[in-house]
Amino acid sequence: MAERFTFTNRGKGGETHQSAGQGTPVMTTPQGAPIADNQNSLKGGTRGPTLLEDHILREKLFKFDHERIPERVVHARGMGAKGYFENYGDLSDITCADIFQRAGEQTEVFVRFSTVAGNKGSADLPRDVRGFATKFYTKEGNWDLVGNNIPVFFIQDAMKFPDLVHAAKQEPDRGFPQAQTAHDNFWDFVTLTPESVHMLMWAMSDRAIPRSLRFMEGFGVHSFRFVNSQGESKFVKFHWKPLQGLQSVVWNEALKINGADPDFHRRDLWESIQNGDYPEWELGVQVFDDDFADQFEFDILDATKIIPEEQVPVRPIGKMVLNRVVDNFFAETEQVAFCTQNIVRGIDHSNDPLLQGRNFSYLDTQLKRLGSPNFTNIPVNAPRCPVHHLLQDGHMTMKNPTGRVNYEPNSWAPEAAGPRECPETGFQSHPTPVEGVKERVRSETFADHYSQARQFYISQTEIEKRHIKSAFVFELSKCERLDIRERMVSHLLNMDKDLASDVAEGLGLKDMPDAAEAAMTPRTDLPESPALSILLNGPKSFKGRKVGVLVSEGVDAAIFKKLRETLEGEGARLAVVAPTIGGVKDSDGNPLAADEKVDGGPSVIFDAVALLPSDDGVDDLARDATARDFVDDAFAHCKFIGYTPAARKLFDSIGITAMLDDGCIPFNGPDDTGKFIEACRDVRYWPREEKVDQF
Ligand code: HDE
Repeated sequence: MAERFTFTNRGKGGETHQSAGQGTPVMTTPQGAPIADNQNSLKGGTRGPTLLEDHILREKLFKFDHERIPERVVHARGMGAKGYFENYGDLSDITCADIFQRAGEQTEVFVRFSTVAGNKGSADLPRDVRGFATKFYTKEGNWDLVGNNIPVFFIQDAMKFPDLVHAAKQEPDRGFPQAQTAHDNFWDFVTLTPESVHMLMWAMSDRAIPRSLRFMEGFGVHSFRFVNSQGESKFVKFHWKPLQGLQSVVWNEALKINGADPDFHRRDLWESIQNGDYPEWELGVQVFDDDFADQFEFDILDATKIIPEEQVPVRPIGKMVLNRVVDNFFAETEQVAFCTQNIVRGIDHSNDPLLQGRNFSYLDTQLKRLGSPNFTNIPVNAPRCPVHHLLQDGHMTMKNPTGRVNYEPNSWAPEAAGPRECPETGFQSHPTPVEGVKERVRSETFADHYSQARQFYISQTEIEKRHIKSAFVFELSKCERLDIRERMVSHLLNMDKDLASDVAEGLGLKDMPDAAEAAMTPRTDLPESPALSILLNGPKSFKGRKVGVLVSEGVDAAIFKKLRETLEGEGARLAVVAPTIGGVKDSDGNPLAADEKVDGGPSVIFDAVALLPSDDGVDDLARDATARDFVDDAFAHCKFIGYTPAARKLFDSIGITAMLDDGCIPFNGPDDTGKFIEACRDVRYWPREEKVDQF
């Protein structure tokens, strides 16, 4: 600031004026008129009333008063980033979509990640589904893949969406709780809607508390169609696989992160891109034909079902790299308008009733939010390919169409006639046969609600199963009504008896309810699907992760230096957490800058911690409650802990010295930092969990 502005011209009232100078433009009104005084309104007399004549004040307030637009009715809280998609190979045998024709070709993308239930200002780590919406600016128009980080959904028919969302969001009379499903209305609705139970298993799993937006998968959810230039079509399901690996936080961490850094996910994405550590995902497809669809155990049009990867493998077809942050949050992240109807030649919709409803809802919502059918002219929404049509006018028309013709057919000379359709290169709907009676109905092939929910559960590791049980117990314990808690247990009985009885015990239920009546007898023959577990698909790398290093005055310079080098070699980052933000002096007397003061940098915001107090500095840390929490939480959250001998006093102060395990790695010298980083590649030391978490 000091370099850009000259703080001169003190006003009569002592206010600061910053005059335009070298390199700074002259401030103007929105009409372009230069402004002489941006500090004072126009008054009749020095202490007199402000004059209505002050067009500069009026326009400034007018613009300010209208800064807000309606937030998204769901997915209000989000974070956007830009980058490119690189196509691996020629897919012309299965789709004529232009984006998939040439190996190595890059297409610009905009991605917006989001939570679902919370309002725009809510925290980043509620237990919730995450949105994963991608706009591909292809040469043949925008393609929006508006997916989630969970491959199934709560409901099967768009008719139920408003009910689901009403039940999940804050209760209407009291306006709370926000950004969480741990309340009666949500559990009342979903337990009366058995088609939700598969999604509930995912939502109660660690998928719903990702460590970072960079470490989660994405799914198109519905079956779509690929269509090739011969008009042949196959079904396709889209998957995003993070090349950073999958990783989640633990629930107790999530609760604390929301307080310590409500922008945890936003900040992580922003910082990793700014640091050049670009997040990458592979786009994969499960392609299958009508014969497979006919013989598959479930209806491929039912969005509460997956097709296990072991049954139809995911074929990687390209890679997405997010390498640019947005220029402006409002202009891009807030105004980006995803529409499931935005598909391109070579891709087509399926009859999934959820998708069919979405195709109406997204376009409709843009009009409410952005206020004009011309929202496609907003830069983030504008196609990057030529656009020619005869649609016109409306609020905020941004272009000046020329010429006399705005209709077609017309008989004007070709150069004045305007655009014409092109059957060879234009979008063609795949000619799927349609027959039947017009009726409001749910297909019987959608009736099996429990079998895949069970399959999901049995595919989890024991640790993940524990987390699912605790999540059910946590959420249902927030329900005031006993009958709602019992109803959920009655559904769990149709999936897994142990799960049901453990949750019942966790809730302190006196009597076990009967199993819920099932529309179809649940199957127990579906095999485990290892692809559904996060831990079985863990990163085995510490790249892109962050270590919090707790230091005191006199921190061992050699150990610190080696730790930093080793972490940098691994592609991980380090943050110095010190008693004050002024930093400390190391054992060589050199200053070490702090990134966080200890109470602003709790261990929950790091993937692992290193405790490097000196012999002289450790006593002060051991007397400080937040420094003790730093260690206690890191231990309770099964983090890897590297420590110097002096740090044992910190362990003593919280009574865990006798419990130290292989996840705690002593630094007797600089070279021990290597063992620490090696251990960190497992991300957490899970064997500790049962010892520290009793409920
Ligand atoms: Fe959405 N959804 N949705 N949804 N959805 C919206 O569109 C809707 C569904 C998803 O970052 C809204 O622009 C209906 C499934 C994402 O801007 C709205 C139904 C999936 C985003 C809407 C669904 C999603 C939205 C709100 C049931 C995963 C955020 C604002 C038929 C495949 C996009 C907006 C962004 C946003 C409607 C179900 C994902 C109201 C009616 C299933 C990622 O139009």
